[in-house]
Amino acid sequence: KKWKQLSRLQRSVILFLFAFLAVCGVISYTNMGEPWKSLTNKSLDDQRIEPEVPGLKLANPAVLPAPQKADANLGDYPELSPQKQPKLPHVRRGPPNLQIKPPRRGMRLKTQRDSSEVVEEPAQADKEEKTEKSIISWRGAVIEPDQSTEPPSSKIKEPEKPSSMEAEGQKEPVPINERQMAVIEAFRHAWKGYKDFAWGHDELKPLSKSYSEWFGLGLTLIDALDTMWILGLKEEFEEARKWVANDLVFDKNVDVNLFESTIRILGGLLSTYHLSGDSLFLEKAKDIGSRLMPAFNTPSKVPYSDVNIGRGTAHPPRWTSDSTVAEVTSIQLEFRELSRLTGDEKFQKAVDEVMKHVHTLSGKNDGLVPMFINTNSGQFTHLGVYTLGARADSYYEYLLKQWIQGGKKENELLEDYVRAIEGVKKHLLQRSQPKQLTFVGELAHGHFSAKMDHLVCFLPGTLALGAHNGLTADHMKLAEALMETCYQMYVQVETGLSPEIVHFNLHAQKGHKDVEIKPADRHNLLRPETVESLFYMYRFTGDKKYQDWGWEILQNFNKYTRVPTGGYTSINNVQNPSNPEPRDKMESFFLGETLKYMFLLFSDDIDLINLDKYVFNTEAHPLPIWMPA
Ligand code: DMJ
Repeated sequence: KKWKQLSRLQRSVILFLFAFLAVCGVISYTNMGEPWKSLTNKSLDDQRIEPEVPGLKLANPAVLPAPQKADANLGDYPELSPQKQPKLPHVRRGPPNLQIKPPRRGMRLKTQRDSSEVVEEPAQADKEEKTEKSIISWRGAVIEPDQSTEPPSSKIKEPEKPSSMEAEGQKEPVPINERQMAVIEAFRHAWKGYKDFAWGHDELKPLSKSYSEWFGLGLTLIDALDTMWILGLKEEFEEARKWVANDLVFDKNVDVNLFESTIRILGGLLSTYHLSGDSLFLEKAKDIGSRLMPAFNTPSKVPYSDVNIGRGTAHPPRWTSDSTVAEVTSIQLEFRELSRLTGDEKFQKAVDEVMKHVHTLSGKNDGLVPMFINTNSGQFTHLGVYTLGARADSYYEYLLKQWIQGGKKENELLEDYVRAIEGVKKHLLQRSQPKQLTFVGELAHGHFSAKMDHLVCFLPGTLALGAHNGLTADHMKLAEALMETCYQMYVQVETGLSPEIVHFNLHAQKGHKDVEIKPADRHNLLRPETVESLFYMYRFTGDKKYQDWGWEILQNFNKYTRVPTGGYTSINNVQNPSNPEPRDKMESFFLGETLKYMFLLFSDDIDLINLDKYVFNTEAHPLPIWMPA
């Protein structure tokens, strides 16, 4: 009525003003980027049930920002990949209950029903798929196809699925199977205990319903972040993410172990950043990475074991100026990736220098390294003792994995790895009685000991990974033999759980098994190494027996280590099923590694952390492979 009462001129002015405001609105929307798009084409229902997840910004644009600076001084070491223009990713699947397309502009995550589904405007998605085939991605990690190494040689059969890149977007989702559901249930149970009694603290003490602190940095929570992402536990992830955003503070007067905080905290934050695309995790990774750098201020540049992350000071343990060889040579994947992401080469330079130095050192025995290295002289100490267990284990693992990470170009790493495996064959392999199990013993000043740490069970998986990446078939043969041995370390024990250390019988004795256990070694800390190797073996062979073995192990964890009120506990006695003597501690790697590898082992989806695109750090945090050879 009022409109009719207005004069023609008044009406024209008003219409003109409306048109003007509309044009301004479109321009300002366009400048904001695309987030607005996600709402415009969705049904009202979708918009109602889909509240914005506070702070959870998904990858925008690509999640693999390359360094801002050119890599000028890395010598033989790999070129850092130049930043790709953000292209729209090819559609990939996540785990079955997280049937997502990779995060990109304009996407938001649902938080309620269908909580893990990423919603996007369908017409736009179709268009992107047709026009952009060059990028493959999974949950936010965006990688050029030519960055992958060789075509996967996984033997897992997926005949119903198209294999070409072009067809990947049409793949049927792989549903979560019952065994994976059991892992999710186990994770939720463990998480319940942590949440109820140890939230924000390092480790759960499930029996006393309390917690223990090591660094006071929420170790379990950080270690578990990417596991939650992979298992599709969206709500738990968001809650933990809030803690990281609001409560995780590194400016603390606290001594941390360089190695442990690198593999668990820096590694966990970096992989969570890659999977989620959430820059919060990269910011936190930069913060902790920078605070760990004082460790490298030593006369030899071989880092100290401990750093005060608040004060910026570092020191060796009180009783020695030595560091552990595995510790100073198993921080490289993480610091190298941090350099690649930030463009600040200081992280990579520091850790590469350590590797180059160790490469030149004398004191090795056919590629096998001693367990200690002096931070003043830079020389190995305690010469003559060789093991693939504690204090040396991940040196070997990271030789291979750095080579893979860098696109198989760093020949010194490969040489050292291959030589070391030859050293293992020559000096450390023996067969047990009565079952003729191939095992890796130790050498001390020329004397062979038939002792094998459970930690050594990372080796079958690493050997298989090497074979998958083109190393000789005898590596795979050895992997198969050692895998059987590691399984027997569980099967031959009363609880079906491995002790921390076993001794193998070299001579047949009536009534004796291959595996002997000393009273001081019969604890189980919920360690991951055997399950980790089972995962690699299944991926590369498709032999279901490896899944079955893992399933047995999960059931035994449930039987002997599960605490009814929440959480799992280490136990003191794997030989006593009626009283395994719970230790009242759940290590962070149970959530960070053991359950993650279980879930992946039971999956038939080779794209659920594709091993041609990701390399796992020694704490099971997947980091992207940079470039092909
Ligand atoms: C983890 O912290 C890592 O796997 C490390 O390499 C060895 N020890 C534990 C798990 O056993």
